[in-house]
Amino acid sequence: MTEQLRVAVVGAGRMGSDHITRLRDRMKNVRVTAVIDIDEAKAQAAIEGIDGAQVFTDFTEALESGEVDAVMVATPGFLHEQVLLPALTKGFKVFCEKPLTPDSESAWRIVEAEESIGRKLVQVGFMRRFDEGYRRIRAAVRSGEHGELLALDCEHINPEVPDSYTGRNLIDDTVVHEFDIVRYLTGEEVSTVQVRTGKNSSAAKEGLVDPAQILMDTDGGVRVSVNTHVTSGYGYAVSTRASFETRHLEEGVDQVTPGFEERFVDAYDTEIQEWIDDCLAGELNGPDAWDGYAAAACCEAGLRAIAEPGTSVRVELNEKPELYR
Ligand code: ISE
Repeated sequence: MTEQLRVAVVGAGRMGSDHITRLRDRMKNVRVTAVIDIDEAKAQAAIEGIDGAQVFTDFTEALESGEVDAVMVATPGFLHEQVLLPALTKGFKVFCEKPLTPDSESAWRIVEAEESIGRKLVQVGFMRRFDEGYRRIRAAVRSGEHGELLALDCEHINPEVPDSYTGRNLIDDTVVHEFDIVRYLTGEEVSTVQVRTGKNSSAAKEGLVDPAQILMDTDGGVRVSVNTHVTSGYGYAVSTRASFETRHLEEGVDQVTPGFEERFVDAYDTEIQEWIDDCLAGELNGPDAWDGYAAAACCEAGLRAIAEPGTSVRVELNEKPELYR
């Protein structure tokens, strides 16, 4: 009989319930055994059709139920640390939706927790790394078949954003994906971030820079631009053009979907199935706590940059611990 990973999902909101459906209907060798949410009715609705799954409003009780091997965290980012630290201390493997935590100081505490345990347990939900197109570009960077990668030009368009969305979210909820994917594609750290503003859309709510252009450099000299437009009204469009010395490769150009779930459905499925397989094999191959920390550091530079358009802000990173090299 194939071994099954028993997963507790923390948070039954938009991402949590999307993952629960995925685990229930499309993933192999996995079983949702617990759903934790302070809103009991929401958690109850999320376990419908899942035999043996239990609802908890207290996360610790779920971990102590003896029915859980791994945890999936899908609460809002500011609540991640309070779930991550106890789960890690108890030795659970954790899949944590992005962002790892909202700032680099708290993200560093997760890195330190893993260091003191002596192993990596957390995978961060940067799903683009599991998208075929991005994987193709990364393979080309690694093989060098088209020469050196020189530049990445990206587009990140949302149909709309919630009323609660602010300039901060443009950086830590939207552009955070590009911070990670740039690091993944180049295998380098982002060294500087700059924000350019211009004519604002009449649909942008007050205080939101929309569209914006985010410029970055990597420590190996790759030039990056990201055009964002989060109140486009017409759909979700995410693309990247990678310019190599002898060719350019494109990913996602002309793809417009209603939202990110449709655009990245295959990437999400691959991400979660690979995480399940890795957990069962006792491995962790996806984006780790260092990646979550580095993305948080990029966001901090991005937030300073958005406050001072036109200024190039350096990304400050602690030294990378041995565990992540
Ligand atoms: C959302 O959380 C995502 O992850 C989407 O990919 C991004 O486009 C959107 O701006 C975020 O709010």
